[in-house]
Amino acid sequence: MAGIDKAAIAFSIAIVAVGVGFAAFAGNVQDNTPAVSAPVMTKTMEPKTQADPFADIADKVKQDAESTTPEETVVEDETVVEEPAAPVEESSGPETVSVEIPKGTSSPGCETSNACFSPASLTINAGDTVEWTNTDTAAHTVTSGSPANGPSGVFDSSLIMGGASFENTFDEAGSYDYFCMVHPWMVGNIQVN
Ligand SMILES: [Cu+2]
Repeated sequence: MAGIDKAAIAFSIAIVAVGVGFAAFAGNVQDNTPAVSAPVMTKTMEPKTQADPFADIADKVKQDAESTTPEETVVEDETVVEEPAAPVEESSGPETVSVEIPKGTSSPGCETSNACFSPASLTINAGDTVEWTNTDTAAHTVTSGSPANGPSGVFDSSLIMGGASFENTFDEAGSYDYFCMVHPWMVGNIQVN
C-alpha cells in the first residue's frame, strides 16, 4: 500500500510539474505572437531556461517511480521460477496405460484386423503399468505367453469379468506376448523399453 501511495503522489507531482511547464511554454507562445522585433527573441530564451528545471523535476519523479517498479518485478520473477519446477516433477515417473478388451471378441473375427485387444501392440517404458479393461460381456484372460506355447508365467489375470479390469506393472525391459486362454485367437504384445 505504501508503494502505491508513493507512486500515486509521485505521479500527481509529475502531472503538476508538466502542467506548470506547459503553462510556461504556452505563456511564451502568447508573448511571441505579438512580438516581432529581435529583443523579444532574447526574452523568449529566458523563459525556456526557466522551464527546464520543471522538466528535470518531472524526470526525477519518473525515475523514482521506475526505481520502485523493478523491486516488484523481482518478486514476480521468484514466483515464476517456482512454477516450471512443479510440472517437471509431475511429468517424470511411471505411467499407467490403458488397453481395452473390445466387445464381441469372444467370437472369432477380431484377429483378422489385429483388434482383439485395443491396441494389440503397445510400447511402454520400464516401470509403467498396463491396465486392461474388459468392455465385453464375456469373460476373458490376459495371460503372458502364446496360444502355441501356452502361458509363460510372467503374468496372468485369470478370468476378467465384463466391466472388470486387470493391471500389471512391467519393471523389466523386453517383449511380452500375451493371449486370452478362453479365446486363443485373441493375442497382443507389450514392448517394454
Ligand atoms: Cu477372451
